[in-house]
Amino acid sequence: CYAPLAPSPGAGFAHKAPLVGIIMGSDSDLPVMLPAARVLDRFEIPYELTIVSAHRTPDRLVSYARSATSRGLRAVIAGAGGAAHLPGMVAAMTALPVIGVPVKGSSLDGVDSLHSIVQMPRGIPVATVAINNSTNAGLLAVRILGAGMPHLFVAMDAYLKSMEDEVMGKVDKLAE
Ligand code: RP5
Repeated sequence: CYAPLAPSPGAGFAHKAPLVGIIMGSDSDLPVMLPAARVLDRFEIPYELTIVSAHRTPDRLVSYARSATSRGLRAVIAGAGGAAHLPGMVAAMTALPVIGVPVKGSSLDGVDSLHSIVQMPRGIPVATVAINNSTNAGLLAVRILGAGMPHLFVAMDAYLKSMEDEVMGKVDKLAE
Protein backbone atom coordinates (compact mmCIF):
# COMPACT_ATOMS: atom_id res chain seq x y z
CA CYS A 1 0.00 0.00 0.00
CA TYR A 2 1.45 3.35 -1.04
CA ALA A 3 -0.40 5.96 0.95
CA PRO A 4 -0.27 9.44 -0.52
CA LEU A 5 1.66 12.12 1.35
CA ALA A 6 -0.75 14.76 0.15
CA PRO A 7 -4.23 14.25 -1.27
CA SER A 8 -4.66 14.83 -4.97
CA PRO A 9 -6.91 17.84 -5.37
CA GLY A 10 -8.27 16.34 -8.56
CA ALA A 11 -11.14 14.66 -6.73
CA GLY A 12 -12.94 13.94 -10.00
CA PHE A 13 -10.39 11.36 -11.03
CA ALA A 14 -9.01 10.31 -7.66
CA HIS A 15 -10.80 6.97 -7.93
CA LYS A 16 -8.82 6.01 -11.00
CA ALA A 17 -5.76 3.80 -10.74
CA PRO A 18 -2.59 5.88 -10.75
CA LEU A 19 -0.63 6.04 -14.01
CA VAL A 20 2.33 7.92 -12.57
CA GLY A 21 4.18 7.32 -9.34
CA ILE A 22 5.74 10.36 -7.69
CA ILE A 23 8.21 9.27 -5.05
CA MET A 24 10.79 11.08 -2.97
CA GLY A 25 13.48 10.20 -0.51
CA SER A 26 12.12 12.23 2.37
CA ASP A 27 9.12 14.33 3.34
CA SER A 28 11.55 17.27 3.26
CA ASP A 29 11.51 16.86 -0.54
CA LEU A 30 7.75 17.43 -0.72
CA PRO A 31 7.78 21.18 -1.46
CA VAL A 32 10.10 20.55 -4.40
CA MET A 33 8.07 17.60 -5.70
CA LEU A 34 4.56 19.05 -5.41
CA PRO A 35 4.76 21.01 -8.70
CA ALA A 36 5.00 17.67 -10.54
CA ALA A 37 1.73 16.66 -8.92
CA ARG A 38 0.14 19.96 -9.89
CA VAL A 39 1.09 19.34 -13.54
CA LEU A 40 -0.52 15.91 -13.45
CA ASP A 41 -3.61 17.48 -11.85
CA ARG A 42 -3.78 19.98 -14.68
CA PHE A 43 -3.69 17.20 -17.28
CA GLU A 44 -6.08 15.06 -15.17
CA ILE A 45 -3.62 12.19 -14.91
CA PRO A 46 -4.11 10.04 -11.82
CA TYR A 47 -1.00 9.59 -9.73
CA GLU A 48 0.24 8.35 -6.39
CA LEU A 49 2.65 10.32 -4.24
CA THR A 50 4.70 8.87 -1.41
CA ILE A 51 8.08 8.52 0.31
CA VAL A 52 10.49 5.80 -0.76
CA SER A 53 14.02 6.14 0.54
CA ALA A 54 16.74 4.21 -1.24
CA HIS A 55 18.90 4.21 1.87
CA ARG A 56 16.46 4.30 4.80
CA THR A 57 13.79 1.97 3.38
CA PRO A 58 15.61 -0.31 0.92
CA ASP A 59 13.02 -3.11 1.14
CA ARG A 60 10.25 -0.64 0.36
CA LEU A 61 12.27 0.60 -2.62
CA VAL A 62 12.47 -2.93 -4.01
CA SER A 63 8.78 -3.70 -3.51
CA TYR A 64 7.73 -0.34 -4.95
CA ALA A 65 9.86 -0.65 -8.08
CA ARG A 66 9.14 -4.34 -8.64
CA SER A 67 5.36 -3.85 -8.35
CA ALA A 68 5.15 -0.60 -10.32
CA THR A 69 4.23 -2.14 -13.68
CA SER A 70 1.73 -4.65 -12.32
CA ARG A 71 0.03 -1.87 -10.36
CA GLY A 72 -0.57 -0.02 -13.63
CA LEU A 73 2.03 2.73 -13.47
CA ARG A 74 3.34 3.97 -16.82
CA ALA A 75 6.08 6.25 -15.50
CA VAL A 76 7.83 7.07 -12.24
CA ILE A 77 9.02 10.50 -11.11
CA ALA A 78 11.63 10.14 -8.38
CA GLY A 79 13.15 13.04 -6.46
CA ALA A 80 15.99 12.90 -4.00
CA GLY A 81 18.75 15.05 -2.60
CA GLY A 82 22.38 14.45 -1.73
CA ALA A 83 23.54 10.95 -2.65
CA ALA A 84 20.42 10.61 -4.76
CA HIS A 85 20.28 6.94 -5.62
CA LEU A 86 16.49 6.62 -5.65
CA PRO A 87 15.77 7.27 -9.36
CA GLY A 88 18.62 5.08 -10.56
CA MET A 89 17.73 2.18 -8.32
CA VAL A 90 14.09 2.33 -9.40
CA ALA A 91 15.21 2.36 -13.05
CA ALA A 92 17.34 -0.69 -12.34
CA MET A 93 14.31 -2.65 -11.14
CA THR A 94 11.59 -1.69 -13.64
CA ALA A 95 11.39 -1.21 -17.40
CA LEU A 96 9.15 1.82 -16.90
CA PRO A 97 10.51 5.24 -17.80
CA VAL A 98 11.98 6.95 -14.75
CA ILE A 99 12.34 10.71 -14.45
CA GLY A 100 14.79 11.94 -11.83
CA VAL A 101 14.45 15.23 -10.00
CA PRO A 102 17.64 16.42 -8.29
CA VAL A 103 16.60 18.06 -5.02
CA LYS A 104 18.77 20.90 -3.75
CA GLY A 105 19.99 20.18 -0.25
CA SER A 106 21.56 22.42 2.36
CA SER A 107 25.02 22.00 0.87
CA LEU A 108 26.59 21.73 -2.60
CA ASP A 109 23.62 23.55 -4.15
CA GLY A 110 22.04 20.34 -5.45
CA VAL A 111 24.93 19.61 -7.77
CA ASP A 112 25.65 16.48 -5.73
CA SER A 113 22.13 15.25 -6.39
CA LEU A 114 22.24 16.28 -10.06
CA HIS A 115 25.44 14.35 -10.63
CA SER A 116 24.15 11.33 -8.71
CA ILE A 117 21.05 11.17 -10.89
CA VAL A 118 22.40 12.15 -14.30
CA GLN A 119 25.54 10.02 -14.27
CA MET A 120 23.82 6.70 -14.77
CA PRO A 121 25.84 3.83 -16.21
CA ARG A 122 25.21 2.66 -19.76
CA GLY A 123 22.09 0.52 -19.98
CA ILE A 124 20.01 2.07 -17.19
CA PRO A 125 18.73 5.48 -18.29
CA VAL A 126 17.13 8.05 -16.02
CA ALA A 127 15.66 11.15 -17.66
CA THR A 128 17.07 13.89 -15.47
CA VAL A 129 15.48 17.32 -15.17
CA ALA A 130 17.04 20.47 -13.75
CA ILE A 131 17.68 20.90 -10.04
CA ASN A 132 14.37 21.36 -8.17
CA ASN A 133 12.43 21.43 -11.46
CA SER A 134 9.72 18.88 -10.80
CA THR A 135 7.39 20.86 -13.07
CA ASN A 136 9.42 19.63 -16.01
CA ALA A 137 9.34 16.11 -14.59
CA GLY A 138 5.55 16.27 -14.59
CA LEU A 139 5.48 17.66 -18.12
CA LEU A 140 7.86 14.97 -19.34
CA ALA A 141 5.61 12.32 -17.80
CA VAL A 142 2.67 13.82 -19.71
CA ARG A 143 4.69 13.64 -22.94
CA ILE A 144 5.66 10.02 -22.26
CA LEU A 145 2.04 9.07 -21.66
CA GLY A 146 1.00 11.20 -24.64
CA ALA A 147 2.93 8.93 -27.00
CA GLY A 148 0.25 6.29 -26.42
CA MET A 149 -2.69 8.41 -25.28
CA PRO A 150 -3.73 10.81 -28.07
CA HIS A 151 -5.83 13.07 -25.84
CA LEU A 152 -2.72 13.84 -23.78
CA PHE A 153 -0.70 14.52 -26.90
CA VAL A 154 -3.36 17.02 -27.99
CA ALA A 155 -3.46 18.55 -24.49
CA MET A 156 0.33 18.98 -24.52
CA ASP A 157 0.10 20.70 -27.89
CA ALA A 158 -2.50 23.08 -26.41
CA TYR A 159 -0.26 23.70 -23.40
CA LEU A 160 2.65 24.67 -25.68
CA LYS A 161 0.35 26.99 -27.62
CA SER A 162 -0.85 28.62 -24.39
CA MET A 163 2.76 29.31 -23.36
CA GLU A 164 3.48 30.81 -26.77
CA ASP A 165 0.38 33.01 -26.52
CA GLU A 166 1.42 34.14 -23.03
CA VAL A 167 4.89 35.18 -24.19
CA MET A 168 3.56 36.85 -27.33
CA GLY A 169 1.09 38.79 -25.19
CA LYS A 170 4.06 40.18 -23.25
CA VAL A 171 5.91 40.97 -26.47
CA ASP A 172 2.88 42.92 -27.71
CA LYS A 173 2.56 44.74 -24.38
CA LEU A 174 6.22 45.83 -24.48
CA ALA A 175 5.74 47.13 -28.01
CA GLU A 176 2.80 49.34 -27.01
C1 RP5 B 1 17.65 12.37 0.73
O1 RP5 B 1 18.25 13.06 1.75
C2 RP5 B 1 16.28 12.94 0.62
O2 RP5 B 1 15.81 12.79 -0.68
C3 RP5 B 1 16.43 14.37 1.01
O3 RP5 B 1 16.55 15.22 -0.10
C4 RP5 B 1 17.74 14.37 1.78
C5 RP5 B 1 17.58 14.84 3.21
O4 RP5 B 1 16.60 14.06 3.86
P1 RP5 B 1 16.10 14.45 5.32
O5 RP5 B 1 17.31 14.40 6.21
O6 RP5 B 1 15.52 15.84 5.21
O7 RP5 B 1 15.05 13.42 5.67
O8 RP5 B 1 17.60 11.01 0.98
